Amino acid sequence: MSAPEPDKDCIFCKIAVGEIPAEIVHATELSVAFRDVNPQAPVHVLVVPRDHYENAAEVAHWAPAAASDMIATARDIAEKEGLDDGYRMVFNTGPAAGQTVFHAHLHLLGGRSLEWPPG
Ligand code: DGP
Repeated sequence: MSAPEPDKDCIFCKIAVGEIPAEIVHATELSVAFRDVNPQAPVHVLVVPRDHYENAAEVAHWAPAAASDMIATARDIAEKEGLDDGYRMVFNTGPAAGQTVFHAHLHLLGGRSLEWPPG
């Protein structure tokens, strides 16, 4: 499959190309990471593929290198942010799971004690 077309209405596509501002913390050839506008922990970063896929499962299926890059990027950021005691990676997938932006994204959360099970 060739790279999907950017979605002209997608906020994360626009952040990935710098069309709308975000606090970028890391970027690779395949992914971009930026701070969540509504942080749920002292460190709350979103890692998104540069190409538009609806959710993480679609990235893993169609662009496994990008899925792997997103996870490795999250690990690198966790290390840089000093999350030595642990951190969480979350992929909300579908409305019932709380997904509100339908461009795949990994939530990296850390810097506080995180409950389990999540709400
Ligand atoms: P989810 O609920 O899993 O789809 O998470 C979407 C996240 O995206 C949510 O935590 C808020 C964040 N978000 C939405 N719009 C923007 C934006 O324009 N900029 C930034 N930095 N984050 C955004």
